[in-house]
Amino acid sequence: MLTLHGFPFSNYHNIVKHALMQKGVPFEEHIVYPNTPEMLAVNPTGKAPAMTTDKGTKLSESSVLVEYLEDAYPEHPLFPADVETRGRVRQLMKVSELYLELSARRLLPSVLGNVEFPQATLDEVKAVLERGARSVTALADFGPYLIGSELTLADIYLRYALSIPKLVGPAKLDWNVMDEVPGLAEWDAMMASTDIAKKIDADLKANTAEFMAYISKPK
Ligand SMILES: N[C@@H](CCC(=O)N[C@@H](CS)C(=O)NCC(=O)O)C(=O)O
Repeated sequence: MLTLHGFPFSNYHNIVKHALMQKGVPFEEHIVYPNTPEMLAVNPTGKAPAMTTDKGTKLSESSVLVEYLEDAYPEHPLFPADVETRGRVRQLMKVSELYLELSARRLLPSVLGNVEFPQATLDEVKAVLERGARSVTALADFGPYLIGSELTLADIYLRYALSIPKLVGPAKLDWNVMDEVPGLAEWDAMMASTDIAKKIDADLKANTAEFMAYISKPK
């Protein structure tokens, strides 16, 4: 059976887990933390998530994993059939990752640990986040999903990408992405209300203590 390697506190892991659940693809969740021998055995970068497919292929990078799922399990598609709309979905996925998730992630050590960043770094991160928020405002139509009336991978990607700016924005930048994009708070509440999101959020909560113990262990 297809195996998803990673841990439920991880937002990238949850992107892939949500896509698997949404598509109804059977999978095993193998709880494994980054940079451990177990993770390195399935993913040379050591990052979560990784996947072992039904055929035994080891894959990594969340965007690659969700694209693989679309190719391998075309039933219950999460990309729109229309090529132009599919391009817009991919654009929002990329914007979510590059300008919202990755920029905010730079400040995670200051929220999860005792690291203080210079003001110049905070300003740099905030400028990238503002670019991301401006782009989501321009690209999403909230009809009621980000692109139109059907859930797509853009919705799944942004839901979990947002978890980091939601955390570091108010704590470190006096800035909240949820106030910056009109319609985002309502969309976020809608996304959180589904059984799949509730299960993923409950698993994340249940994994929190174990994950905190993992990051506080000397490496
Ligand atoms: N580009 C990767 C990012 C994955 C990632 O950063 N995962 C985090 C957990 S949420 C991780 O494993 N961090 C450990 C590290 O960076 O060494 C993806 O899309 O899968």
